[in-house]
Amino acid sequence: MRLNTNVPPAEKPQHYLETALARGRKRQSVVKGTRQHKERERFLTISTSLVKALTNLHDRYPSFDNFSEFNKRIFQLEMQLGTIKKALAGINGCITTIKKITTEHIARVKNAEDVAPIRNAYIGRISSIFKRLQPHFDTLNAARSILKDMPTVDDELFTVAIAGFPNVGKSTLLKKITTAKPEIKAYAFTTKGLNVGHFEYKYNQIQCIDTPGTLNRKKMNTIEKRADITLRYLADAIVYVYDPTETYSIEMQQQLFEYTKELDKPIVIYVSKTDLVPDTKLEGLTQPAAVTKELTRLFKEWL
Ligand SMILES: Nc1nc2c(ncn2[C@@H]2O[C@H](COP(=O)(O)OP(=O)(O)OP(=O)(O)O)[C@@H](O)[C@H]2O)c(=O)[nH]1
Ligand SMILES: [Mg+2]
Repeated sequence: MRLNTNVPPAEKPQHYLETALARGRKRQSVVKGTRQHKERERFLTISTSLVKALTNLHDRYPSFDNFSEFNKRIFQLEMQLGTIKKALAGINGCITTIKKITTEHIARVKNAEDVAPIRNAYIGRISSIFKRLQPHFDTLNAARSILKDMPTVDDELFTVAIAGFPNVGKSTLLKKITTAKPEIKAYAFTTKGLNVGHFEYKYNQIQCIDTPGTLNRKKMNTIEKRADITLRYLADAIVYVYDPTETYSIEMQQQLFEYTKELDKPIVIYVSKTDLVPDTKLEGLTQPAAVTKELTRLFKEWL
């Protein structure tokens, strides 16, 4: 299943308030009846407008509890799930409070001689509650931009992760074997997020994730953690890319390979840049077509 990452932005609380108050004003001016009835209609219109805006905002966010392990961990590199859940709960709580205050003030205005103080009290309460939503809205907007940058992976597809040191040619391989157009540059750490590409095998989609390069070390930065999470929690198979031109020594690349092997997933070795070092002693697949062939074989095993 693919994660819905398309959520609307939260506007300033003032924006929703002003819209709701204007709607309320209009409603009470057109509705027929006693002053008390007109105020009741105003309160209901304000409440409906705010509740609708908050519900829309709340319900467009994906259900974080149903996130796959992979999505959870990628999201949590930027924000704790508890933080966004708390903000969403705060919004839900606000919906309940608005409804309660509206019911109370409708009851108070029903038999009131003078409706103005009750109207002022109602608008005052609603405004102060609503303005307190700002920190929750800020959290929602921060979560929204994290979601927008999340890779659009389908966790039900057979998934291959391309791994290796920075600058070894991982994105170049992705470009050769899938329809993706990743950024390719002559320096390390070009890929910071995860590039997703697909190739087809007998009407089946095989998903390839080009990961950022990782250095073989215990303490990883956020970029490297993305690669690590992909290898651990999403990949069904791994393509390990060796670079024979030795920007990083073969020993170091070998060490990272051994570490990757510990994940206990099928690994295909690809040696890049053989046009630059034709007499490389490294053993592996050197043609992208051979990688595709090996991956389709693993896919058939996986089925
Ligand atoms: N000559 C030659 N150059 C290659 C080959 N594969 C990659 N390159 C070059 O190596 C450089 C790095 O390639 P990328 O595909 O961006 O490497 P990467 O592993 O994705 O790098 P990061 O995203 O930084 O980890 C680029 O300048 C590529 O053009 C190859 O097979 N032959
Ligand atoms: Mg790359």
